[in-house]
Amino acid sequence: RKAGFSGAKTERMFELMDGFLKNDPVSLQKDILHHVEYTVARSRFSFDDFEAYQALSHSVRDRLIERWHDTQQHFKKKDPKRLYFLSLEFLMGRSLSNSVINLGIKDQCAEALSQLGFEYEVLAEQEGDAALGNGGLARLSACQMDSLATLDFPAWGYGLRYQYGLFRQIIIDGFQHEQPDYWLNFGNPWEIERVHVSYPVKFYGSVKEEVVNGKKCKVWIPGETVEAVAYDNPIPGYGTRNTINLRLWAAKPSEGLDIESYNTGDYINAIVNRQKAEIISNVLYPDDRSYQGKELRLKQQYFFVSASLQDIIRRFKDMHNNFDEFPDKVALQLNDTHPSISVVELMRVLLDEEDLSWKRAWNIVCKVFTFTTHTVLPEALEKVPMDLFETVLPRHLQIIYDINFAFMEELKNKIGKDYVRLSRMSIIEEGAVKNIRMANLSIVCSHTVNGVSKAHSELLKTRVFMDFYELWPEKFQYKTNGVTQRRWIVVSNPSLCSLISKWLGTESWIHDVDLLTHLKNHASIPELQHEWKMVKKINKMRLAEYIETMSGVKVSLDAMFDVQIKRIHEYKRQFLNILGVIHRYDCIKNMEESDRRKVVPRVCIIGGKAPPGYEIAKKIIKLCHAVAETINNDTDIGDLLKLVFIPDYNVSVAELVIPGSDLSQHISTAGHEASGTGSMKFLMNGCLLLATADGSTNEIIEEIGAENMFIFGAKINEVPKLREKESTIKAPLQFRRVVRMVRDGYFGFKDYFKSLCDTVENGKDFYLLGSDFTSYLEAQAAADRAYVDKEKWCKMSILSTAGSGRFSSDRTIEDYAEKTWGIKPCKLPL
Ligand code: F58
Repeated sequence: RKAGFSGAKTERMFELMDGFLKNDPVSLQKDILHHVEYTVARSRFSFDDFEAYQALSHSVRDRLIERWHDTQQHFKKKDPKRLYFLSLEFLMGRSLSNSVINLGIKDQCAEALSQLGFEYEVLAEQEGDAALGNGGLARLSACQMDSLATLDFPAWGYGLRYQYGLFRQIIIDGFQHEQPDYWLNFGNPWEIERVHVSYPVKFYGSVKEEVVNGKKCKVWIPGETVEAVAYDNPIPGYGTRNTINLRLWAAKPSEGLDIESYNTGDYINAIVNRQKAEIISNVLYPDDRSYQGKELRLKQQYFFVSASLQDIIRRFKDMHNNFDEFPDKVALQLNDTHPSISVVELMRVLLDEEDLSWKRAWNIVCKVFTFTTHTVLPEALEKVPMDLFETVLPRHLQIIYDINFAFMEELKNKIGKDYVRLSRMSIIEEGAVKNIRMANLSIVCSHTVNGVSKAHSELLKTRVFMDFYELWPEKFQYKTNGVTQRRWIVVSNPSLCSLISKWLGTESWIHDVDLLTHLKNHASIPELQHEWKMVKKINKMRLAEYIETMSGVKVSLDAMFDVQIKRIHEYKRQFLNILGVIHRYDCIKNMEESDRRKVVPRVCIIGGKAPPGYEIAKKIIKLCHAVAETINNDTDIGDLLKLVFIPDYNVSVAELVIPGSDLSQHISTAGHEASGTGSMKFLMNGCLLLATADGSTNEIIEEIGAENMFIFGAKINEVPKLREKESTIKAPLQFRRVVRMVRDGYFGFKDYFKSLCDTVENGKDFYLLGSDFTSYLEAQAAADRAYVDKEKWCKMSILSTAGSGRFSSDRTIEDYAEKTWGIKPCKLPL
């Protein structure tokens, strides 16, 4: 039963609440102390940093909730078309620092705390990361949520509330070990549990044909029901009161009684069985690039999709009673293929529960879904074995058959009986094991298929989804990825943020990022250059301290900080980076003393997690440690070269590392990185890029100019030919020499590294490390030369930040809103 206030009661309510919460330091202090006493339940006369963090977070959260309520009321009143962003992964990182910036209360919080004897920065460090995702795709979702809120779009995100996020990486003797991420152990003040927002999600069972009201119907009799409970995470916009929602589902045992077990007296077992339901949202799958046959993965996907659609449909039905209006009110974004089962689920609901005809239901489905793919690797396209699908979701399989039958008929009409092509495009893959191709399903049922960069989109059209592009060229678009400048400059680099605002004479760039371009006019001014270098130095000091704490290695601030942080994967070529470091070491080692004085000192920093089951990626991490051990302890080398591995790379670590970097590497084999977003964060922070012409780098070149970057290596269209010739061409001598050092045990672990060396020699260098090595070294040498000329380097750095506006997720989201989702801002009046 809902209680409501109106008229005089509303006024009374406002009187009682004394209006909105106030943001001055004294009001914040009162709230913090209130939460210390009544939420954290500690004495207000004695609480520590963590308790102060909790109390501060609850005070901030109260302000978020106010805005959240007002926003949702406003959306309800205006009833605009809404976007629902469906994603199995969101890499949110910390919330406190981001929230206080977006609410515009950071200084007030800092002041309130300092009078209580606490330091804001110290408290912000108390928060652990919400790491409900693997890498680029998941962090992109988080950036896009920030932009959706800031741009006032009526949008919600939906995902899974994993109890264990991405594993923690610990390094023992240079080897990666995985530890569970108990991120909820100390509570999570940023979420609101909605015990009353829950939906049953069904699995297994069988389908029967029944006649209902003289009509033949398919009736699914499920074998298991699990309850999905909502947890809401408010996402505040910047410079607006709009606060949107990220609703994450947790699995709970269903309320239904297992009479059978209770009757047989097996009370304990009945309870244990119920608890098993919770497994569904227990753990995030680490990136395995293949989930073939993993039943739990399919159940996770369906669980979150089914709960989300029930919620979305309920909200739609609150206001409308004709499903033909559904596409005017709802846009459903599929973030990769992980939520693509939702197209089938919506068909099922419309057919079996809402009693719509196939034609009407299909017409609706085709108008609401949009699909973005984040990969170019064909092996990363998800497939679900048919027998597994049939066991878990029997009714859905029937619907897939029907969708595919209709699609194949349509296709035959267009292309004739080209059975080879028909079988390539079919949603069902025939063979010894039959599979459902989730990407084909998504393309057939979505009205738009987006790539994440221009180059990616070209590859989709000419290689990965060529057949579909020929059939439906109008479906294919691309939206170059972007990152939010709120998190990646304002939160993580406050000194740079102030400097930019000072020189632009405004803070407006924080929501109108194109203004950054005006920095170009000042790039050569000595005063700005001086201040710019000071900011970099402060950030390098912070990073150097962190490196020393984490790895015990002392690094010189005069050295160029050269960084590669991202997931470890062969195609991202951290191995190439390490071989380059070995080459540098080898050169310095064999130099005359007089030449050593000319060497530009470097600190090479690598960080990233290897997928737990990916042996070669794990060997790359070990190699990095083994090489570091040799170099860092070589007294001949001293500060001229250091190599450090930063353990447990995550969003918060990135916030510290990126502002302190001089150079960053994005060196994937061309044609393999769909977009890459790390490069954009470095760019915003005035860090120069050493990169291959892959993913979105080509677009960065268009903005910044190749002369302000260090571009090397084969181009996307050259790669296939080089691969063909690879077995017949000898790698350059320098390359063979450094690989030999590893092979011969110069860094120890000779047997262990053998299989790693095998991946780049004997005609098996699939990722073309050897073929790109010479031009890689040339790009590195160019970076050294540029670094010596401090003014030139600084100008390049300013121009990088100045040209980064196009890579804001604000631009990406505006593009999606206009060209793909058809949604408009719905701003809460101030
Ligand atoms: C990444 N994909 C792309 N996938 O590799 C990167 O180029 C792009 O910039 C980014 O998406 C955003 O578009 C990616 O991160 C995953 O993490 C998958 C998660 C599910 C398992 C397989 C990997």
